[in-house]
Amino acid sequence: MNPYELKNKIVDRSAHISVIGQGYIGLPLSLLLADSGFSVIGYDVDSKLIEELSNGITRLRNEKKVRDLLLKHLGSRYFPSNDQRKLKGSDVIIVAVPTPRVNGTIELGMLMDAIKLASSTINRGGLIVVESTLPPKTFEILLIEIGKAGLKPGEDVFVSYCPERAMPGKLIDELISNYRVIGAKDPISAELSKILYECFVKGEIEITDPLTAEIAKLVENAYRDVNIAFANEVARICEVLGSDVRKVRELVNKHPRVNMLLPGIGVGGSCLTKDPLFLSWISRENGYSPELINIARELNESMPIHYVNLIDDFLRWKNSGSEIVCVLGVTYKGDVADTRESPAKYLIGELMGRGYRVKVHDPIVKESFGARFYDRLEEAVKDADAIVIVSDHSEFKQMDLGRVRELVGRDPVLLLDGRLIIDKEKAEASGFIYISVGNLSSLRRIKDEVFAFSETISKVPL
Ligand code: SAJ
Repeated sequence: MNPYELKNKIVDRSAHISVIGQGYIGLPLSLLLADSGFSVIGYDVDSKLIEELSNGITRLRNEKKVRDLLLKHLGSRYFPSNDQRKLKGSDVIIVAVPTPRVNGTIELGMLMDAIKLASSTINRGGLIVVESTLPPKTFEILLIEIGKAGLKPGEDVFVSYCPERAMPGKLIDELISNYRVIGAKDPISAELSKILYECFVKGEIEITDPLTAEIAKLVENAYRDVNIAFANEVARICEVLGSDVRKVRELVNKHPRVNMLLPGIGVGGSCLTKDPLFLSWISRENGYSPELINIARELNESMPIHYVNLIDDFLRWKNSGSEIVCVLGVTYKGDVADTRESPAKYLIGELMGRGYRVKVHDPIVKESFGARFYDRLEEAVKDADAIVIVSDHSEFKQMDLGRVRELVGRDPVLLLDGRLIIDKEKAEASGFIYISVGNLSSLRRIKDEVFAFSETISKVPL
């Protein structure tokens, strides 16, 4: 097959496409390609996942459009499989497997396996596109791996890097509308990839070299992480000065050139927690250690523990004897069925490590990180001495605070709003001692009334 033939096959949708990895990106991507007219094999090593998909079940429960497209194309244009032989004869193979951080290092094993599989099954003259996030300079290593399979990149096979940038919660919409970067070493790989993505992408498609594409992808997430860290820093400043970060943020964001993000109890998800570190690591390896990115990461990682310290102080003051903490939400953000690197994991682990009984409720996922899980909010809050909101789920935004306060059945009870979703006046009118990220004024009042607080609270000025 020459590039001209492949181009025509893409344009007339007769190209056989396979997508390796049917997770957060691979599945919606496969379905969008199917929706634009291609026949797509969705391959994954996880046979249970493939069985679920074959029965029309997706783990991306909060992505309604993914479910709709799965039911629309399953068995007609979309074929989930864990049989590697099905990939044989693919004209295009897209690699969308995870490249996670494991024990402080970057795990590239799944990626290398996927590249080997793609190289051994792609048609001569076909196109391999990598969507998985790559640490800079990895694309070069992938080309060497493809070469080892006897294929010369840019001649026998065309290869590009097209990093995903869709946000969980709105994957289909973002895969369609976001701009895309294509990194390629030769113009044919770039051109074929562009034609492929134009089949469903409405955003701008930019072509660049692979290293620039690798860096750009990581910089986007490092930028967001640093900006959230800035918001968290301001929140911590407001806490010690006795102010309210919500009001401060509202005011500063009226400035035409300021856009302060939302502070919170922690930054989770698989991307923001690792991509800045990939960037920092590769830069350090090459002679420059980026302090700002590292400090931002450390500050964001410290947030859950900071709030455990506050709960600890409150409960030691309360000294009720039983000390039950209710954690509302375990996902890394609201209305998304994803617990990867959720701050809840660290918060719960720390609370349990300090001997508290932890009750957990989440309306979307049944995960509790070792604590006791409750299907019903009403059960979870019962007898709690402190309630912590970790995920900004719609259910928590709409909670009837008076009813929750009644159900708790204890006094006093602390409500710690880790996502700034509860109205302070309403919470206090319902009888809670309400504190939030960036506003600890209620604890200051308690400190007025009572005596000794340990270190964290005693830093709050009176
Ligand atoms: N968060 C805050 N304050 C904010 C915004 C977010 O504390 O103002 C927290 C969230 O609660 C969450 C974490 O940050 O715990 C990450 O959430 P997110 O919505 O910022 O990002 P992700 O991880 O869901 O998706 C990001 C996106 N990257 C950017 O916006 C630059 C997405 O576009 C990428 O596709 C995705 O990473 C990825 O896969 O790389």
